[in-house]
Amino acid sequence: MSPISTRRHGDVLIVTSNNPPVNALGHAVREGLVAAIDQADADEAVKAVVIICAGNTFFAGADITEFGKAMQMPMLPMVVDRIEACTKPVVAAIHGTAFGGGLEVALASHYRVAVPSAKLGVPEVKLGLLPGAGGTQRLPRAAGVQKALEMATSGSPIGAKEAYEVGLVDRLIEGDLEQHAVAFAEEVRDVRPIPKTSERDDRIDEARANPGLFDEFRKAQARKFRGFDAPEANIKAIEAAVAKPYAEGVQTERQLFMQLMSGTQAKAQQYFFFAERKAAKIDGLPEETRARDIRKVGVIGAGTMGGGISMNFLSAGIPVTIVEQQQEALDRGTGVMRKNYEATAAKGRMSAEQVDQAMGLLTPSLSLDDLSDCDLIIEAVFENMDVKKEVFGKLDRIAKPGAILASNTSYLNVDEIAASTSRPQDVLGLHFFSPANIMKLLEIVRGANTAPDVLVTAMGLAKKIRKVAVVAGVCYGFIGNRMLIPRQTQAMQLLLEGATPEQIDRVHVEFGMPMGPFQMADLAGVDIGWHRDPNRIENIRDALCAIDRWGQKKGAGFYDYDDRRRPSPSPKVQEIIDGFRANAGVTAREISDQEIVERTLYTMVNEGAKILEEGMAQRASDIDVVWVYGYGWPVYRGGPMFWADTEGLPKIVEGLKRQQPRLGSDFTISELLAGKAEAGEKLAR
Ligand code: T1G
Repeated sequence: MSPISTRRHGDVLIVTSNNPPVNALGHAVREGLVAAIDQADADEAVKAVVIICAGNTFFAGADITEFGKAMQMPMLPMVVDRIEACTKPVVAAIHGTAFGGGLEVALASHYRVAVPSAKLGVPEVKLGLLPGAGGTQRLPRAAGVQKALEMATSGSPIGAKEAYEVGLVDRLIEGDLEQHAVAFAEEVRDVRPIPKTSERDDRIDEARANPGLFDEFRKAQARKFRGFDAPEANIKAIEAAVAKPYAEGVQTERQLFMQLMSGTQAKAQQYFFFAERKAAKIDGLPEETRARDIRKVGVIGAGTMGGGISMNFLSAGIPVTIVEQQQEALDRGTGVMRKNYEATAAKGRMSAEQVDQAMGLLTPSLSLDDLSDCDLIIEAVFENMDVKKEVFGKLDRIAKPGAILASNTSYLNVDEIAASTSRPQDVLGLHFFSPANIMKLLEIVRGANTAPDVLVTAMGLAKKIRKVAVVAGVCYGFIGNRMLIPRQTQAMQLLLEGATPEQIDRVHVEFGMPMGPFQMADLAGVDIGWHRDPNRIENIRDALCAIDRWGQKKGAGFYDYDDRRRPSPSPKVQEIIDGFRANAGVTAREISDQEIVERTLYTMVNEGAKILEEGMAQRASDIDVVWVYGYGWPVYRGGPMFWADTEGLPKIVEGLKRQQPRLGSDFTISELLAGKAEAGEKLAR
């Protein structure tokens, strides 16, 4: 049974796709669309065509699950050209997300109508690709070159109203989409010539009059696109739309598409598309597990984390009671939250009313007793086990039965925290990443006794507050921070042996990380986890903290900073490092970039493999999701586990063996990693 059906409404042929969940343009859909257009052309009585989709959305793009397999005819470029060649006017009726190939079908249609809530986009760049069915040639002709550049290189959609304003949509439909699309088709049934986007040159001519447009765009976006192949390919394809006739531009698009599709970046980004969705699945839970209702949230601690955590729920329309011990701390915390919202509003990303609405859902309090009606309580107090146990002991007495009690701890043992209550089944970790109102990653730390419905509730809530959540087991640092430990340990050790903070950071930035270990330490605070005793100096970090070099917030850390926070290598830091080398009797040696990669990145992979073999992560791809969303690992490398497969596990194991003498006596190579390397298997696929 074809997912494409047709029916007549007067002299309009309505072509409907019913291919849940997103009307992906799989083979059967493509075949059905061509057959429907053939039918329209062959039937004298048909004067116009409407293409519409059932379910949640208009075609959301090519079927990504078909990538990498032998593509079956008709390919999407043929389908869209067949639509445009129809001898009757074709109207695309858009709702939901007309993305990628879906927008290309709409662009090849002669008219486009949409409901105001619809979104139109070409997110192929997020898959390491470009619109490969004429999109790079038709979109600039329909929406203008500048808008096409922005959409194609960011992958971000625009709303239907904006699409209407730029000329991408011909009419906004209030009310029943199909009914109004048919009426629109009736209006245009006799309009001749039938308008073909591929033949429109007025928008292209505008761009031809502004030759500097492309290089200005490249310069403005250079930082964001650093390391990625697809954005530049999208720009090149759109440049061809301006420089060449349509037919030649399509050839250029095809060549660039094939180049991207055969590259490792596209494979990595497509892998990551599914990895992100797989992370939401929790294996082994009873089928019938249902989420608890979360109507009200309590947050303990109004500091940076508590305030940021609270904002996630307030922004999702969930009331929050936030508790501090001192009025002054409470006022400061709620003041910071309002300031953060106002900064967002100043960027036009929310209105003043929305700020008031969010803050209106916040109830500040000085008493834990005010949390007695909360369905979920998250503590974000000082990272100390005794403090956390005391808080959970009190919560056990105050919280209502069935309330979920969560710790925002970054490292500590959630089972030990749960044991300080009489309800360990209701306890879990919700590890937010700072700044908690911005960072998308959430580690859901599953205690030994955490109930299935508590996990399902947390995962559902994560989606509601627009987080990407990954389930982690109880171990020191869970997934992300645990893998950070060998990286930071080796980075510090390498300083002692002859490397500099600049060299180590450069290797990581060239690899694609947003910043290196020392730039990150300066940003987050060198003093995080410091014992606060300036007289106790056991390592380089202690020495920096002892002289107030706590990082950017103090204008000095591993780097010196000018008044615009621009870093420069610090002679003072080099002097401290030299002092430690002298005390340790170490003579500095030349350290290669490759050694830095092996000692900081390969050891991370090794720790990730141990996390897997210990069952602290459900799957390798979850580890990749943690590192892309939590630490900025370049998505075009897929994540540490995918990257290890790309490097080749035998090469990783060999590198670790080479470095083993320098990795410390307690370093061991993961058995899972060594076993898969030996067997020629992969970690992440
Ligand atoms: N192909 C196959 N499966 C897809 C899919 C797609 N394009 N999009 C989504 N799914 C699956 C997804 O894996 C999940 O499966 C389910 O649908 C629900 O998705 C030639 C080459 C449309 C905004 O990149 O952005 O066209 O986990 O959980 O939150 O130029 O899905 O349930 O088994 O994300 O409501 C371009 C990608 C393709 C769009 C809906 N298109 N999808 O979000 O649901 S390349 C895209 C999305 C292309 C042409 C090029 C989102 C969504 P499961 P979901 P959602």
